[in-house]
Amino acid sequence: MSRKNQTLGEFIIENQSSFKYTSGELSRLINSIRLAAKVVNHEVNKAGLVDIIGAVGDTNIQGEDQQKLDVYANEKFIQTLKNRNIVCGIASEEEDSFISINSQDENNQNKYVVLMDPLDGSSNIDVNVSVGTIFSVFRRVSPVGGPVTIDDFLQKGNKQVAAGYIVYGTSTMLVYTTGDGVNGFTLNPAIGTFYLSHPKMTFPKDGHIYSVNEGNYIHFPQGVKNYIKYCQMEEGDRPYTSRYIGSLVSDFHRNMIKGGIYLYPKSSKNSNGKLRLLYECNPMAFLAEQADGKASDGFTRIMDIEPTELHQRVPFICGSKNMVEKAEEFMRNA
Ligand code: AHM
Ligand code: MG
Repeated sequence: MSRKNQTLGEFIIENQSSFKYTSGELSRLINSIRLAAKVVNHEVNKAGLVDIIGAVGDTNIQGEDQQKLDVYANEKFIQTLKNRNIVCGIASEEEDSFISINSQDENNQNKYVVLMDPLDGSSNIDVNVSVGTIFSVFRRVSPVGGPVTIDDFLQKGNKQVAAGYIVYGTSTMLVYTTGDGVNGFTLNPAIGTFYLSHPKMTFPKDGHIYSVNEGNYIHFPQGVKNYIKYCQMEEGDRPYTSRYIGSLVSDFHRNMIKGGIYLYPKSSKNSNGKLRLLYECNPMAFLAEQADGKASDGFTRIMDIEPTELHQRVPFICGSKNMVEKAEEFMRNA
């Protein structure tokens, strides 16, 4: 049961029983992410004050070194999840390898691992444009109680038990799924509480927005070039509108609300594109499918791709179902 204006805390408690593993562990995990999100949000909102309170590399008034926001976000999310002893392992865009938590403690019965991009949209951080946090949750496959292994993280996206993002935009929202639809919560900054503002979010089947970095056009595969030309063609409900923020979370969020497609294809410069399978594409693909949308690499469903390494990159096409299918048709026929 969900109702508008319900707080995220209430929503988590009331919906716990609808989740197939009901130990409460996943609820506590979402709660920790909610907490870390508020801390990071506070810092992101201060970013514009950097010239006044000190630039990165300076020492602030408490004698602490000022940090880059992405490093700060990484530390806050890891610290929160570690302190509350909720997960057994974490992988992050900011860390070369995965982190095993309490692997020495035989009483550690935690079953979940989290993969995350703590602050995505790095080129937008310093220029007051929306950025986001992305997270993906799996049940471990190695035995509970022992240290986590790489296999706990290299799972196909279709094994995810939860995924979501936080968008630090004109307002801050936390959007997540546990496999039963997608719900969006908006932070009331005055009292620090997230409220259910967007219950059961869905992509419109069709849309009029395409989001791609067209500066790379010359390097794109022919199928993608043909699809972009199709978007620009004067015919029927086209040309579509071009909107590209350069923050995956924000571009995805807008497209889910308005209807649209996001593309980060491979190019002659990056043979696998740019985005990371495990903590960027998989969680967004899970959300997309839970919201009636679609996500593929142009040929294969993102969530069916077998991961081979932690920081693996894949081409990514995601958004309104009919639009993604049209783009795939162009790729197949090129
Ligand atoms: P990042 O993890 O370094 O921030 O890169 C990911 C971001 C996405 O949020 C965004 O969609 C894309 O990179 C933009 O890349 P580009 O500037 O090449 O268009
Ligand atoms: Mg990123």
